[in-house]
Amino acid sequence: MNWRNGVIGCAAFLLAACGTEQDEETTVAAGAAGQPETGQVEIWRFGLEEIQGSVQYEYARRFADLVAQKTEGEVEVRLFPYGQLGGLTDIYDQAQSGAIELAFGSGFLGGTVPESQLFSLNFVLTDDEELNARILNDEDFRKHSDLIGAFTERDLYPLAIVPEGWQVWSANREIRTPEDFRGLAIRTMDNRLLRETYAAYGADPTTMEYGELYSGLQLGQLDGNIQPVFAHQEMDFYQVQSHLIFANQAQFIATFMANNDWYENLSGDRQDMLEEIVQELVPYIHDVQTRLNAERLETITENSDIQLVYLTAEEREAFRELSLPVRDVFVEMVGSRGETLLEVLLEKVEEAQQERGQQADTAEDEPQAADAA
Ligand code: 6CS
Repeated sequence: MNWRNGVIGCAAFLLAACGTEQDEETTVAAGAAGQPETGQVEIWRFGLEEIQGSVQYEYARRFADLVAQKTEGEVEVRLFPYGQLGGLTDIYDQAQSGAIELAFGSGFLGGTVPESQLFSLNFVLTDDEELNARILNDEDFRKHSDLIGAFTERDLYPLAIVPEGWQVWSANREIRTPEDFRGLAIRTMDNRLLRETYAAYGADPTTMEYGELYSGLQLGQLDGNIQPVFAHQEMDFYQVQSHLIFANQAQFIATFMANNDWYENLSGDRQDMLEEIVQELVPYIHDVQTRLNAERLETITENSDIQLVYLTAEEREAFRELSLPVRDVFVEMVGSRGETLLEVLLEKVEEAQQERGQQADTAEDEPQAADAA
């Protein structure tokens, strides 16, 4: 794997130079000037926070295929996996400036779009991953004017919300209670919400760039990490940790976003096409992420003697209680827009849970096929 060897070297402003082909530079010029000349293929550049083989990569690959199909080859989506455009915030800067048209943004995006830290809050969503994906992409939330406004104010446009699996803790000790976190230097992505959350749990939160994390763990600068399983495996983090701890406290959530001016200048047909694609990708990426996370867990257990720890409902409850005051920190930090979005999300969660409860009750009341026979 080569991500550790200075993949963050080729930064944004060097994009044209980093591309090997002449047409990359042509594309930059065409992108800046608007639509390309007749007969030219239009290029949409898509910056990823993750490397090949990741959930973001699989999403982007499918997105690129669908765009090619639906535009009959008029548009080509080029993927720039993590490292090719610089560090994480370099990706967001380039999406904001229009140097790239499309990007993913997750935990580090909190510095650029503070309201996006909503996705870092713990114990907000349900325990059903598929339901969470639907709630987050429900029009009432995804198209809420406060969510759109939070991004457009920063020259970005949110296209879809993409859960990538449960955030799983890793450490060199078993963690079952907040006391177990005491003194543990745990790496969080760079956002205040995460630092507040892990401080509330009793840990010592430390921020570090994704690409530096492996050495941070190996050299003992960090004691713990928080990632979906696929990332623990594909970035080799699990090799320098002894325990993986499943608390189901939060999903890893990324936002698929566009440069706002670019999006605004797309034709209505192209905007409709994007909408159709992102909706189609909700169930698609849910299936991919659950499969990838399950397969990678198998790889981890086959290749190491790492201990898997699953928290009980009672153990989770201790963390849930500690996480609740952090919701107030979120509201204090981002103001009324964030407060509204949190309320909408909590309402959607409540509604979905009630519906699920009713469906379960109905299913219990209905005679089973075997009973009827
Ligand atoms: O922890 C991080 O910084 C990164 N982890 C994942 C799984 N995706 C992107 C993110 O930046």
